[in-house]
Amino acid sequence: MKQNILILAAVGFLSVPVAGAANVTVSDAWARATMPGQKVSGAYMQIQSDVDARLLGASSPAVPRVEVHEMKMDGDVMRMREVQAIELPKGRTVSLEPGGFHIMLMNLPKPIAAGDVIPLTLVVESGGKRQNVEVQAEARSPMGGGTMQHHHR
Ligand SMILES: [Cu+2]
Repeated sequence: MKQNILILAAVGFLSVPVAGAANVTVSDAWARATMPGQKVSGAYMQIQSDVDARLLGASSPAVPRVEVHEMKMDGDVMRMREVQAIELPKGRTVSLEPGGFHIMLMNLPKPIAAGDVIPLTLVVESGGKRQNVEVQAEARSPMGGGTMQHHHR
């Protein structure tokens, strides 16, 4: 008699095993709480894949428009642009963080309050295969003021 017991445990991270696909681990996912009237925010996380992979995009049922962005210094001006993909080299933890890569949350229908949970679906490609990675990003109020804030205006 053969018995397969599959135990799925979520201990502060999400792992999505799919046959032939990358094992992608996302940790410390959070989104920035917004002020009333603010239509954009960012989501940040640590992503690690067990094979070379790429983050191609993201979506959320709670956010009308979601883009993958990068912030970079251009001379002495901080600029932000949409990127086609973020490389996830095998075994390396890639940080999406304020001032660097981030998930841009746009056209927000209502403010994001600290403690809100924003569900995100990441699209990850590896070896020609695409998979969805579900992430729950908990909203936090930014610490120490808005020095890393950016605006789409
Ligand atoms: Cu952005």
